[in-house]
Amino acid sequence: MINLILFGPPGSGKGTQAAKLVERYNLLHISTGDLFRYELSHNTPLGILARSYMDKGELVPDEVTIGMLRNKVEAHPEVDGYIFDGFPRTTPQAEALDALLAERGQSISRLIMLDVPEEEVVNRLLARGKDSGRADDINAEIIRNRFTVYQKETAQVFDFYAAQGKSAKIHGVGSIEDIFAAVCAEIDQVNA
Ligand code: B4P
Repeated sequence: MINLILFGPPGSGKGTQAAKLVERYNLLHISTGDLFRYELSHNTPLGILARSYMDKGELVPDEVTIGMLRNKVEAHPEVDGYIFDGFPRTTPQAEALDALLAERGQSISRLIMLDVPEEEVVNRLLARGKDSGRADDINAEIIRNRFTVYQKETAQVFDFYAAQGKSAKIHGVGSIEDIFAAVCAEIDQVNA
């Protein structure tokens, strides 16, 4: 059983690496960003609520996000573990995740942070915004706000798991394959 948190600023490549990791390890990929975008595209009450935060580059409130995550985890008891992508983004979310896993006799194995500087993130997301249709990717000001929110509200989650001896940092600029190799090396250490 391995429970992995992929961590890093917006646009650091969490979703990109997670898609490759699910092919190598039998893990369920849970991206809170993807879950919100699904709700948004179906115009559900949750999607309408989430849109009002996401479009400005703000975080969706913890109680909403934690409830959604719990439903997803509980719907898939059969997997060998999880890749949490974009969650937790606040210390209360991290505490809720630890409590949820503890109820199941599990815990986080590793948090892997993709370390990418602000200018690189802005360039990547503006490039993606040209054809993704994502409202939070088309405007440099909103992207910079997402980065600021990350530094203010999310970066502390790295320290939360560092205190448990579980955080690792990987240089997130370079080829997708080289970064994938570095992420796999971290996971294989946990599995060894
Ligand atoms: P997310 O969907 O998590 O989006 P992200 O941080 O932008 O993406 P990621 O880091 O996965 O980057 P990607 O691989 O796509 O969040 C969106 C919003 O949802 C948040 O702002 C918030 O409002 C809300 N939300 C989500 N979770 C929440 C939570 N837990 N609590 C509260 N609110 C929450 O890569 C980005 C781009 O870079 C792609 O175009 C990719 O092709 C490119 N790329 C990837 N790796 C590269 C590399 N090595 N070199 C060059 N380009 C690369």
